[in-house]
Amino acid sequence: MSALSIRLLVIVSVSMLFTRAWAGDAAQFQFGMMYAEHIRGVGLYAGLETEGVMPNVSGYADATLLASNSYDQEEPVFGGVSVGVRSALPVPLSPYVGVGVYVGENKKLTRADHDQLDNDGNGVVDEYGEMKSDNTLMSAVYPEVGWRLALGSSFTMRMMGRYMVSSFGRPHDDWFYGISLAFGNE
Ligand SMILES: [Ca+2]
Ligand SMILES: [Ca+2]
Repeated sequence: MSALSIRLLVIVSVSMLFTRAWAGDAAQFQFGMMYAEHIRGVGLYAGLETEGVMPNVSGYADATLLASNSYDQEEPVFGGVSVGVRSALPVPLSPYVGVGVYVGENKKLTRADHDQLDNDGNGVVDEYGEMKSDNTLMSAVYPEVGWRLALGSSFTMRMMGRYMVSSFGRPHDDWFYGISLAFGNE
């Protein structure tokens, strides 16, 4: 799937989710933390989830903002949005499984001392250690597993693990771990 079609899919899915939420279906706002294992990124998680897109299946859209020192030193933060579906058992404490797609903006410093360009504008071409920052759109598909603790409709906690299969290739695949809380419903 191309980055453009993934982008379109994300936009359409987010729009549908918000339409459902505004139409009065139960939608739950979730917030929490996320950690990316391989890039050692830490950041914030916020999502909107609505039950019953299919029997026992909820749909969600969320956003993550991660900071990692493996990214550009001046702008070590990157953001992404995901849409996906999840299915848990109708009991208070249940494991769950899901799938989703992610698209994010990824800025990374890479070596640029062999491209015959003065990438950093200091007047010297290809000096030792010259770097450039690449700004690329990263997309990923992921299976998700985790646990959901739901106490009535007033409190939900999720522990999630997502294996991000990156558009940049297998060396960039990564585990994202998160914990999210939600209070109330609708
Ligand atoms: Ca230079
Ligand atoms: Ca260069």
